[in-house]
Amino acid sequence: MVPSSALSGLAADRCLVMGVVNVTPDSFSDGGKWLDAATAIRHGVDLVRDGADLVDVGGESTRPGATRIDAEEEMRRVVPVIEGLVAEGITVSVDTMRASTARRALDAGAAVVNDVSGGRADPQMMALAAEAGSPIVLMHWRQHSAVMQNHTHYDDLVADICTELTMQVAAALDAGVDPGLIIVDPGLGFSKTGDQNWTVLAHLDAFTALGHPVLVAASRKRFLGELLAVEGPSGERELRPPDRREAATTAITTMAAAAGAWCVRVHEPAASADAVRVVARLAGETR
Ligand code: PMM
Repeated sequence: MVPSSALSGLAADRCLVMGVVNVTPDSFSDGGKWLDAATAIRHGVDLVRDGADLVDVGGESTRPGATRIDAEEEMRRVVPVIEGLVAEGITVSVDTMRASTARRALDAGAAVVNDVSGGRADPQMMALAAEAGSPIVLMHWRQHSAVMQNHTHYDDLVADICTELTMQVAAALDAGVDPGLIIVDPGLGFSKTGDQNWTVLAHLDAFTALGHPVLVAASRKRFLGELLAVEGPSGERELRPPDRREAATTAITTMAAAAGAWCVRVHEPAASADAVRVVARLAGETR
């Protein structure tokens, strides 16, 4: 496991589990379910009860094809939820590409910035993370969701993602972000085809070798639905629906934890919380 000394409040002797609260009408797996702040807060509390170590709160869907909402609307969605969860003593990350939203979220008590654009969508983001001294997740990212699936060409998939992520890390360091506060994420499903996601997962060692804690977010994503698709009545392939991709998600949690991931981001933490403990216990036997 990559040491994460500067992430002291978020350290564990096992892979962490991040639960997801999407305060959006249109996220692919839970869109519309937690739009109202009180419902979203209750859901976040339930996620922690089910084993999440921290809760990721997002107000803007990044599913393929999604269009952007404005910053005011994003803040209106996430800030009350963050305040409510922090009041419950829960560690919160904010899933945003905007420095202005990240700032408001940190002011509301969020502990981590989870930027799926890895600092590329908003030129102010790196400076904000540096100034705030907050941990920041830098995900591999090429383009906004509306067009990201037009950008899936790589000469050498894993090497190219590592190179691009390294450039994002360098930009953060240039802006003054403490290297010990940088978390990297290969960005499953973002400018990646289903097959490419599997190749990335098969090479997590290349990402842990970058020297930063690694976050893996496979939960319920389409490539799992494709893997588990069945033939429908008229012969067409029917994807396994998002809420029935949990066992596959847990399988990926298990392999990601065994590969040294720092954290997995999931919608239903209970099984993943067990899986990361199994992996840590087994690792203790072989050390
Ligand atoms: N994926 C989604 C949202 N946020 N954050 C990180 N760091 N990595 C991801 O892969 C990621 C993310 C999209 O999934 P969702 O709609 O279920 O939240």
